[in-house]
Amino acid sequence: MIHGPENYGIERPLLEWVAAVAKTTKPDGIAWCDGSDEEFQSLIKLMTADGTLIKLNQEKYPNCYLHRSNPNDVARTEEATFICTKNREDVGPTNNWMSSDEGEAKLLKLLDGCMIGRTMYVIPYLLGPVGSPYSQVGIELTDSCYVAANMEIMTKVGKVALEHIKDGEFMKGIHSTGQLDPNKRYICHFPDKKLIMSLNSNYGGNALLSKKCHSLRIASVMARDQGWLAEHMLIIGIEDPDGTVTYVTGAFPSTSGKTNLAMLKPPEYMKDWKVWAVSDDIAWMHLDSEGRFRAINPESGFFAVSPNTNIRTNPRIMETVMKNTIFTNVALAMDGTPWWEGMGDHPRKLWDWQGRVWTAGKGSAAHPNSRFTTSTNQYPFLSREYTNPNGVPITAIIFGGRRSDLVPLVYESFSWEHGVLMGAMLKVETTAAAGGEVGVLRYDPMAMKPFCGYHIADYFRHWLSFRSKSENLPKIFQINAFRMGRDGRFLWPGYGHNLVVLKWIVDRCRGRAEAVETPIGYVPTPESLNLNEMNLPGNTIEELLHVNNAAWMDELESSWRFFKTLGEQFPNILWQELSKLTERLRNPS
Ligand code: OXD
Ligand code: MN
Repeated sequence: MIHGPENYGIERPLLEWVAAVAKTTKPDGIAWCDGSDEEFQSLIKLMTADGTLIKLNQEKYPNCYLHRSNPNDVARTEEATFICTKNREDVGPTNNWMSSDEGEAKLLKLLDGCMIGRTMYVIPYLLGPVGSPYSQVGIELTDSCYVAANMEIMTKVGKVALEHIKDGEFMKGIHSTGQLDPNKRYICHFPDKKLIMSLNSNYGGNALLSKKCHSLRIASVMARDQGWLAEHMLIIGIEDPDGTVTYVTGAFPSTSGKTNLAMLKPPEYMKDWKVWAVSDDIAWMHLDSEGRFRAINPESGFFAVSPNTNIRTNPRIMETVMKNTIFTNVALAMDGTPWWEGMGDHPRKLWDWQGRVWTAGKGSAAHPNSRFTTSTNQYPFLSREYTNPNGVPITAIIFGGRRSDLVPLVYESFSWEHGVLMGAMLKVETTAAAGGEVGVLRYDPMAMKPFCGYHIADYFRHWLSFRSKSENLPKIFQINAFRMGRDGRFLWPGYGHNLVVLKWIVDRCRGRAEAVETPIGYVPTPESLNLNEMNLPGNTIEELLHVNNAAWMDELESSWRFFKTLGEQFPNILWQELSKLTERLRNPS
């Protein structure tokens, strides 16, 4: 229930900060959120009354709602995202920089009176399992009911968060919808002050401050300083027929099939295998006393892309989103059900994501970056270890992305350092998750380019530093399910069949799968992959596993140019790894 702070026994500094922000933003009232169902329903009621939400067909989609964004506010805005520090050099060439004094002054000016006529919601949130030494607390202050409701799905809100505050420390987040003016849109991070200020956007990645802002941009800086990793990675447990579960994390740039992989349904021919999800987007990984990475999911919900999600690509999530879900910018069918491209046949009559009558041929009905927010707790294949305060032990790390050519279906690095190079060289086609052109190949090291809160070359150093800290580091792999044949068709059927690839990774980690040594790493022999039931035509598997040395040389040339742009800090070890790789390609044994 929404109420005042008196029910909490809250520390003075928190009360003082909330009062100070309220003095600047001047809301009509302040509401402290407790994360209860009753409170969630009262937020929903307010939003259905003022048109922020449209109630979906409650028989088919109980407790599900549709939100339509302002058309200028449908994706992350990287050009409006800043890391604010003392020195420009802190953030490197892949981030926008503002001095922290200038940033704070600028934003405070914009915040002045921005909540007049609105309620300011105080949202204490916990990231990570209850009782975990790795969990963190933040407080988001927002004047958006939509943001408050989504935060209640994506994090653990209320008393539980306040109870986890240690030494009075918490992340401070201030968010205001403002007038959704794109010219005054700022998503500013102040790692030194543990402060985030976000204005004039209500889009998830810009406004749910727990997600990219706290869990990745600021957490990555904390991770560097404290010796752990905050990563844009899924976490899954792969259970083999004898009941052994192998946990892996995977970094995939936005819209590269990460959620689908996290929720993989084994194909019929591997039905004695199981895949359990721990996370579909973010992993925090700490070394334990035996030098093994233990990973937790800081989030409590999924905020995933709708288009192309269907009964074949992700049957498990299709079932999950049929209740207690907020859909954003999907299309609406006459019967009050949500619809998006790639869901299946389109209904006869639809309203598009902006509420206009849609007919075939009119472009997409749902926005390409339309999303759903739904709680992890209602996902039927959530790992039992999801709530383990110590996290899950990680055996392998996977890098992946969309590459129509070059990168084989799967291969393994020769060493940790080589694996870090693999991640640093990650290049993918841009998607609709961020504003800007779609389909352009760009570097996205470790899928963290938009989310690393400090100099990316130092980030590589940080990764490399684990070599001397542990003998038990995960093996590193790269996968690519998007390779195309000469006819422009995907060579690999993907989705559930990706378990064949995951099985090979598990088997390699357990020393029971064959590979051939190529210049780029260990590539599976066709026989070591469980292809028997797949009926791949002709020499498809050879094409999928092919390493084209000349094309790789071109790739290295381009990586070399990219790394040069990262400046002096770029680690020598990675230059050496790049040279070794070049040498192997030049003189294959
Ligand atoms: C996301 C993204 O929303 O990566 O998860 O953009
Ligand atoms: Mn993401």
